[in-house]
Amino acid sequence: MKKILKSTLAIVAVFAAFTSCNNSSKSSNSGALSSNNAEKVYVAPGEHDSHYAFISGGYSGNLTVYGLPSGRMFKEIPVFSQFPTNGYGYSEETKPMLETSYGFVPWDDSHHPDISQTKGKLDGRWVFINGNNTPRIARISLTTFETEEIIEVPNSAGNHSSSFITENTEYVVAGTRFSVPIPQKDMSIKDYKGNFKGALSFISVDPEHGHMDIKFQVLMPGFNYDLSHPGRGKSHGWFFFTTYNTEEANSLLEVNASQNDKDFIAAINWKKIEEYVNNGGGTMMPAEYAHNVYDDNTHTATSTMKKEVRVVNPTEVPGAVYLIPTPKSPHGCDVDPSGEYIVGNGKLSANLTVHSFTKMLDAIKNEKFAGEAYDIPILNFEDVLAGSVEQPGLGPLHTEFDGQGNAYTTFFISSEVVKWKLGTWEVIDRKPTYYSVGHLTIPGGNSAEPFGKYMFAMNKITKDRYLPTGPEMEHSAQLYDISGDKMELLLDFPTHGEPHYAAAIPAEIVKNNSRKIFKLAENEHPKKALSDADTKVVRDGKNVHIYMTMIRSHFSPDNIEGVKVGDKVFFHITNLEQDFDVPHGFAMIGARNAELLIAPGQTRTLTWEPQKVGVWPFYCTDFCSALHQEMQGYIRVSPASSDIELSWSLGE
Ligand code: K7E
Ligand code: CUA
Repeated sequence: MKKILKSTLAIVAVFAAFTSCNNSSKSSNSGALSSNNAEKVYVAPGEHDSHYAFISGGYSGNLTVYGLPSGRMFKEIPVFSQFPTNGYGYSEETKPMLETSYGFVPWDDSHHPDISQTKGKLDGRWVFINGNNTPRIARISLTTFETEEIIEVPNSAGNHSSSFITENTEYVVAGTRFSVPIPQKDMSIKDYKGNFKGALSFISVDPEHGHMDIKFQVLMPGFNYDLSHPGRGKSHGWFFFTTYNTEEANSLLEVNASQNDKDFIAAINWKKIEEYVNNGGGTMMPAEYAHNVYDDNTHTATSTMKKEVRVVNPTEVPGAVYLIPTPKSPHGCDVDPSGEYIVGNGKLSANLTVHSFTKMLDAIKNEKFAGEAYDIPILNFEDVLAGSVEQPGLGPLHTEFDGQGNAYTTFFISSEVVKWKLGTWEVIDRKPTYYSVGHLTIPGGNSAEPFGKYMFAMNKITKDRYLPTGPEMEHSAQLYDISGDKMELLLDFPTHGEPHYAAAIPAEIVKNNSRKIFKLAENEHPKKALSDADTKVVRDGKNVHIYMTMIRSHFSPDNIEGVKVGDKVFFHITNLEQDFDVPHGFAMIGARNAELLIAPGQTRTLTWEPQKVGVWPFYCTDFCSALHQEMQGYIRVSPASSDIELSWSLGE
């Protein structure tokens, strides 16, 4: 125990030393923004940014959309969390998106957005993002900027090495951070070692519509699968996962999972396993997981519960899975644009380790193994090593690439981004971040063709960067110009939630596909109302369905009588507008949910259970015209025993 305490204290001491160093280094950098740099981030009023950045919200469960280089936030896209701002997860149409095998789960922790690719290049069709807590993957359309699909991942716990995609978006991959009993069962935690398993899930993506389906899960030893990246180019067909806790400790991991000098990067030949599975390999295993799909025409999501999943034991497929020793509790697992170099960012390692894909293939061919773990061959560290960056900084986490032969690694403890050269492993430049950086992003950074103009670092600690806002500050990102030899700090901008990774893309790949309205003619919502003639109020037992329309500046109908206490009222509201950027809102007094924000051409349903007798108003929440304040109506609620007939009207 003494030893344990000592090493914990040592880690804490190192951390403290560097944290305080960060803060004192601040003064020498404040005010460094020259007017030249100000021009580089200035986007004149009415002008547009050159890049979109999709920044994960971490514990917000959502995804935010920013412009680069201005650092302006354009939108928060609700993904895993209910979002009162537009009623996502509150409206009847969107509630099914948050269904899981545990029931309705209205929150998650989202870490790693990744943009779809074709032939290794960003194609700007979709963004995928993981839910870490209740394992899920979401797909967001970059046409509507709405979440279109969420699939739950069974046999997983802490869906962290996720959601990275292969170079033709064949698969979006999800690896478990926490190993668990598979299938889940009641057993002693102390029996973890040798009994728990880590599932790596390969989720196929339909190339036309993007629909996701779990193709197979590889049931790996009970390590923690932390991060992952796809092979590309020559290594396309492989996927790489960092692991920690190869000790398989089940308690006090800060010490017990830091014992081994090297953990592993697991190299998975998914093409080989795919072939095996296509020939009937693997086993169907009972499992329960939700698959939720949103339809743009019905404007409605449906949730289906799946009942089984295909699992593959790695030893069933010889030549498909290898372990590459990597120092020391590696976090990030990053593959360079050529697909040759695999960077393992050992959090507790002095040097940064880079593996060679070519050497890995040679070692496999020569069957030179250092041993095995649970019958999975372990390669020799030296055989696979391409090189290492010597003492580049403290606490390396994540690496990105600029497509010019350079890599950029974040160092959490020494709070900096370090630029180094692939192949020579020399450090070229280093710049401080403010403070304690996690991920960094270069547009197209996880692709064969990065757009190496900007890089931004997303930090964990904000402290004095902005006006204080009480004990809790938003996190802070720094934007750097990386077009020259030296990185140049251009801008600080606050981010929302806790950004982990972000995916960024030149605006021209996305902006022209952005939807402006939903066409009323294509509205297939079963409860739509496309004109005043369709509006009605229908009683079905205690359920009252109101088919309503909204257009500047009234609801139709706007006077409704005959509703009673104890009824359940469903407002099915269609926004008849067909102009860009004219949503209307709908809010009902006492409704135990949120308002609706309804886009042009869209239908949404709000449920309200009137509790009190009286005459109750509803109104539009979005200032939509000069007569927005007139956009309102009344519902008369009578006692449960009343025999007042349903009636509705507009303008009478
Ligand atoms: Cu390093 Cu979840 Cu990618 Cu945060 S993770 S930083
Ligand atoms: Cu419609 Cu305000």
